[in-house]
Amino acid sequence: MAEHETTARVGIVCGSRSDLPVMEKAAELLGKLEVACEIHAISAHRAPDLLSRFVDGAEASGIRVFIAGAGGAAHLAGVIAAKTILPVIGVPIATQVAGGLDSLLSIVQMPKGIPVATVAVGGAENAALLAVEILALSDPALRGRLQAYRHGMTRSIEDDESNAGLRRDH
Ligand code: RP5
Repeated sequence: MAEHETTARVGIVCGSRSDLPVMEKAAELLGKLEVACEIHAISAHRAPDLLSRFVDGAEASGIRVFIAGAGGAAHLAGVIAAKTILPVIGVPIATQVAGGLDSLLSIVQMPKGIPVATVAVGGAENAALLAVEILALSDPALRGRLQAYRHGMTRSIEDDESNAGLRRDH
């Protein structure tokens, strides 16, 4: 959880502990932007009741956005979205069978009525940034941190030696 916040605003859920190395990158980025999150490994298939209890309690506990990462027949994000009207962002996890195309299609092809915002295969950082963009709509200080993060990224490319000849001051 971020130092400045005590209440998690983003709930990160993985379908398995094996997804944690990818999904922890979302938690890391949220930490950099001082957004508190909590992370759980709860399979929609193997522990549907536990998942349901977590989602049911999440809004009351302060969660405002979910990020769900799963691989294969990846129903996790869709099941969470079916249980809440909070925004849900899906992260397809790469698999050995189809490289993550299976996970991507499982998450992105939600039937109408229950949306899931889907990022690229393994795109945990973008999921975190999208969650921050949503939260920043009603949090000016967070908006400022997000803008600073974006500017920092741009500056690091502009400052890269390989781009020296392209700088405006030359
Ligand atoms: C999905 O199946 C998980 O999200 C994971 O990506 C994949 C494999 O899970 P494990 O067999 O590693 O538990 O449910």
